[in-house]
Amino acid sequence: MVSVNELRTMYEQMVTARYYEEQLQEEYLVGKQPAFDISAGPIPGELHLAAGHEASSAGVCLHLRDDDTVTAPHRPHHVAIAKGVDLKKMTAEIFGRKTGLCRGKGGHMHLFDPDVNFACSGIIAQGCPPAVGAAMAAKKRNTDSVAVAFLGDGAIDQGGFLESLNLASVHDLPVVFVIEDNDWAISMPKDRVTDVEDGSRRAWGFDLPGERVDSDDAVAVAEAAGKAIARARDGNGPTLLEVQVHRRMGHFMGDAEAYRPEADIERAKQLDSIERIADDLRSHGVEDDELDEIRERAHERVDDAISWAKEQPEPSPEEAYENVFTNPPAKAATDGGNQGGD
Ligand SMILES: Cc1ncc(C[n+]2csc(CCOP(=O)(O)OP(=O)(O)O)c2C)c(N)n1
Ligand SMILES: [Mg+2]
Repeated sequence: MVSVNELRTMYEQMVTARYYEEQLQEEYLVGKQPAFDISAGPIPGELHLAAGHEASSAGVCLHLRDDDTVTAPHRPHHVAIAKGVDLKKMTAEIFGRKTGLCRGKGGHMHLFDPDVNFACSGIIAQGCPPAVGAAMAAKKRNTDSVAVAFLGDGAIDQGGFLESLNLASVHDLPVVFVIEDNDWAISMPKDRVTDVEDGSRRAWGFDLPGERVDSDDAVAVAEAAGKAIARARDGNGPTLLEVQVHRRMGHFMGDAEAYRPEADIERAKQLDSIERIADDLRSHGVEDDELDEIRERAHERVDDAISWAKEQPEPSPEEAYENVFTNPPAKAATDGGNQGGD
């Protein structure tokens, strides 16, 4: 049973993530028009927003501690926020600033926060093997930490995911895989590329428990995730969960979604998990005034993080050569790569 305080926590995480992305959306568009120059403006590069996915991250991360590991894919903000990633440093990273989580070199798909064991990556299913590694480390060290790998429905046919399920099962590791099924992988509808409607059935082939939460109801997610995470923490092995979420936006900012039926876009907007959890709170006697207070607190936190990030310095060009595996030959670093004729 989810307590009313847990509902409050999830609501706060969800409204923080939604408002954060609404603000990023505005910042992202600055300077990009009229030709939609993706490299222009204060947030250069791609931006994948997760509006409509918040019930999944809030329900799962409710049960996690800082020493638990979470990996997320290219649509990471809601998960990072629910895991407790430092919002200021994360925002500075998204804005490419020197004080960002990765010194401004990674951008929004490469957020690493060792303080809360969070990582994400733009490579589909890439988070699964490291989550298995973290779970194996926890087991070998005899701790009760767990690992959670978030992935999209488009990642469930990837070798990295299937191999991770196998390794997790063979070694009985404390890891939970969470598929966020938003029915799409960019412009590809799930039913054209995947043989199962219910992705949690992938668990059957690896002799693991698999469960699907059929709606983006944070309470239902919290209940299913609570069981899976307790199972992992108690040394009883991995679980595969799938959560039906909704993509309220395009795949990335600037996606005109010409491939997507209008009715599907509308349906995603109607099914709002944030409205649903607000109703749950009201049915537990929480007044609208308190919901307003929670929202205002979340908005203030986000506004502070964004204004702080925008005041941060950009990295200097020389820093491009720091923290890389291979540096360029000395001459290239000093004369900008002009090898001349010699
Ligand atoms: C290994 C790999 N192949 C292809 C891509 C290009 N790509 C980026 S996002 C994406 C679709 C992902 O869909 P899904 O996993 O369902 O996540 P969603 O975007 O729907 O949240 C693809 C194919 C990639 N990043 N990595
Ligand atoms: Mg998807």
